Amino acid sequence: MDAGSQLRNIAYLSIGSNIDDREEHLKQAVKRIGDLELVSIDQVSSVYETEPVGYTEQGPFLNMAIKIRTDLSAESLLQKTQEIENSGGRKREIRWGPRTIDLDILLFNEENITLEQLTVPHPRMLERAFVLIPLQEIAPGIELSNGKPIEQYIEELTGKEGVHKWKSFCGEDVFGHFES
Ligand code: A4P
Ligand code: MG
Repeated sequence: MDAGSQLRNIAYLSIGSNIDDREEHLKQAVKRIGDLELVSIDQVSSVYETEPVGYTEQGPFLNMAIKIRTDLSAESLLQKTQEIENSGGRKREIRWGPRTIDLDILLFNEENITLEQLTVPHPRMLERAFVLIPLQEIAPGIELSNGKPIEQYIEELTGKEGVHKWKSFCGEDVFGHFES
């Protein structure tokens, strides 16, 4: 059994970037998450190019999702992901605005968490194809709110947002070394 499979919690994270070398920012974020103590990366989605949602006067994003196993609590995980955002030069200027790296905790086991700093499941994930499409790739059939499978939520969003596969996760590809 590898060390990762003994870690108790399963979490899904969403990663996005739309400034400078977007791919490099994603790669660095995945690497830093994988380097965290008590965290192991289980699965990595392909990278998708997505139209900006919310604040639309900004360039397209690259988005992806990852599955991790961890013995960190959800709050500690948020603290670590925020440190990674900050070390990547993230400045919080415009809400929903351009960012070098954005790391959101989508799901943490099947827990519902409502803290001042942290809401899980992520409160806006069900309305966002840029979150759900990469997540569906690594968690097909997963049940979200009201026990509805992720595919149903994606279907309801069809045509609302541009989300295109940009780079596959396979073989010699960029994130190939995280193969599960
Ligand atoms: N916070 C609460 N719950 C969570 C959670 N589950 N995961 C708090 C992460 N953070 C959580 O986030 C604001 C605060 O949310 C944090 O201090 C944390 O305590 P932030 O990252 O500082 O600010 P933000 O990202 O600008 O705001 P927000 O509300 O998180 O924005 P979103 O919802 O992340 O949206 N379009 C495309 N195509 N692709 C994108 O990736 N991203 C956004 C940002 C907008 N449009 C996009 C994309
Ligand atoms: Mg965020």
